[in-house]
Amino acid sequence: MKKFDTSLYFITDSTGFTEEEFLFRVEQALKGGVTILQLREKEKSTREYIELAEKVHNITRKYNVPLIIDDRVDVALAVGAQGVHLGASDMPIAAARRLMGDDKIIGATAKTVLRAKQAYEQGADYLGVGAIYPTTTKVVTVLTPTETLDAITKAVPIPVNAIGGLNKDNLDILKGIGIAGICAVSAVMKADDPEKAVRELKERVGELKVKGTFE
Ligand code: TZP
Ligand code: MG
Repeated sequence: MKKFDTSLYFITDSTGFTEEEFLFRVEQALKGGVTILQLREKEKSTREYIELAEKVHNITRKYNVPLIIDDRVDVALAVGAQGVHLGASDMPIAAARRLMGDDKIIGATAKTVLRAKQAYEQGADYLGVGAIYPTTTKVVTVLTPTETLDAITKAVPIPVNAIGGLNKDNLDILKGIGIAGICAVSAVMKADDPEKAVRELKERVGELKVKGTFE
C-alpha cells in the first residue's frame, strides 16, 4: 500500500546553483525533515534530467523520503522514483497511471474545483493548489483564492496541498482549511540555511494541524 505524507512538500529548483551546491541543499532540506521531495527541472535534456534524478534519488533514499519527478513519467520510471507530478499540459493522469501502475504516487495541479474533481476521478493521489501568493519561482500560474482552495479540500478525498509564495511567516491564511500540507520552493531552496528553514516551516505547518499522512 502506498503511504505518503505531504505535510512539508519540498520542490527543488536548481537554477543558479552548481550541482554540488544544489545537491548539498537538497540534503540539508532532507535533514531538516521534508516529508516528500519533488525534483522540478524545466530546462534539462532528458539525459540530464535522468542523471540529476539518479543523484537526488540516492540522497532521498537515505532519508526514506519519496521522490516525485515533475512533468516526466519516463524520467520517473527510468530512475525508479516513487511518483510523478503532472500539470495541465503534461501526460494525462489516466495514461500515466496505466504506465506507472497503482503503487506509484501521481500528483496533479488543480486551480478549480472542476479540475480537482477530474484529476481525482482520473486517479490522482494528491493535488497541488495555487498559487496562493505571488511567487518568485519561474512558473506560469495565476493566483488561486483561499476560498477555492477550501472548496477543493471539501470536493475531493485525497490530500490537497497549498503552493505559491508560502513561507514560515505567511501561513495564517491557511488556518481552518483542510489542507494536507504545504509545498515550498524558494522558502527552502534560497534560504541561508535550508535545514533550519525546513525545521521552522515544519513547526508552523504543525500549528495548522494538517493531516499529512494518507494511505
Ligand atoms: N506552482 C504554483 S506556484 C509554484 C508552482 C510550481 C511555485 C512555488 O514556488 P515558491 O518559491 O514556493 O513560491
Ligand atoms: Mg508540469
